[in-house]
Amino acid sequence: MSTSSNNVREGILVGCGNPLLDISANVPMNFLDRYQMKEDDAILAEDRHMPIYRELVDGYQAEFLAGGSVQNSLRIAQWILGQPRVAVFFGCVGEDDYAQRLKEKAAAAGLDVHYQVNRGQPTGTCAVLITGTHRSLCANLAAANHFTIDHLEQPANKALVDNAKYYYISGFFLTVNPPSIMHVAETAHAKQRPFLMNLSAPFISQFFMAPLMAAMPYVDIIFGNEAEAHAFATGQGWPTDDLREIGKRIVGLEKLNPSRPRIAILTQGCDPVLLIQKDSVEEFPVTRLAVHEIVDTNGAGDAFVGGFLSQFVQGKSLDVCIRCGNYAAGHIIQNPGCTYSGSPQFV
Ligand code: 26A
Repeated sequence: MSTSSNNVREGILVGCGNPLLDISANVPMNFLDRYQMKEDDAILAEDRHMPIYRELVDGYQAEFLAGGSVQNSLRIAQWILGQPRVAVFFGCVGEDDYAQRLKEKAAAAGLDVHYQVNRGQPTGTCAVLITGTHRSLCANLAAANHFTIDHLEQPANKALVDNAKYYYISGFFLTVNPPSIMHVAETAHAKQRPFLMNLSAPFISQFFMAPLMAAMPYVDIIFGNEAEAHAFATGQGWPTDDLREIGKRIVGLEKLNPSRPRIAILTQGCDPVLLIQKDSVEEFPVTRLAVHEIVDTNGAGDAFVGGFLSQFVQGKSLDVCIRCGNYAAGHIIQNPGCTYSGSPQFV
């Protein structure tokens, strides 16, 4: 049975992020070694990574798939909701075929995208290097890096931001435009609406801790995986590598609206998801797939958030939200990249 429901209003959820086209291929380990990349990491492309994209297309039968972390989450939320235009997405693309493909995939999912278009830059891409059940990401943000806050200030877009009830932005977007994040966070705060973020990748806590901490007081729900939580703890100088303890410290960081204590949701691959609140830590089991059932793990974390959001915007309990997150992640792992097949089966 699908969970499609008609009781969520259009535009209730707004997200900002980097719209990227994923260029995905199975590669041998020495491919990662040659570019000094690590399994299950996500990085920003430097000059020395630029040949990767061509190499994947020419030598490894790369597939092109809609990507970009927040856009993935919102597409998955739309798929599960089964009702178009619940979610609105902002990000910057170029004026090219890749942008067209992203737009088509978003529209097919029912996601309402409002791209800023930068005519001087190509649409961003992300190399996805698959090694068995691991994936390593290398993003060339290109146009995505040129998102500006005035896009959110255009009257039609401002109305969309003002009218939303839930806001989701990745940590990845801290590399692009912290003022836009603060603007959305402040809007959410002024209207007493939930603001959700994601730690996104270890490098965010390593190199973007200052803007992350500027946003943190606004964050009602923070998502992350174990590697990201550890990187955050290291960046804070916390003398612990216990995930529960790290989660407790994250929820205890300063918060602007104390009437809604912060929640941390930490995923750990096929180990249980941790729901960490001020006075409790709960575990939610993950159904372990057999290796032969796994197509690739790209987008699993994004799908988890997408499943979560699809229920959260319906006012469902955290328990239901997390179970749906686990369902969505399990589904997209059995499909290439952050894509789905058929109707959602979440009950
Ligand atoms: C700023 N960076 C590095 C990024 C990303 C990113 N999305 C936004 N910003 N690096 C990788 N991704 C996306 O993450 C998805 C998997 O979780 C990829 O495009 C991929 O679809």
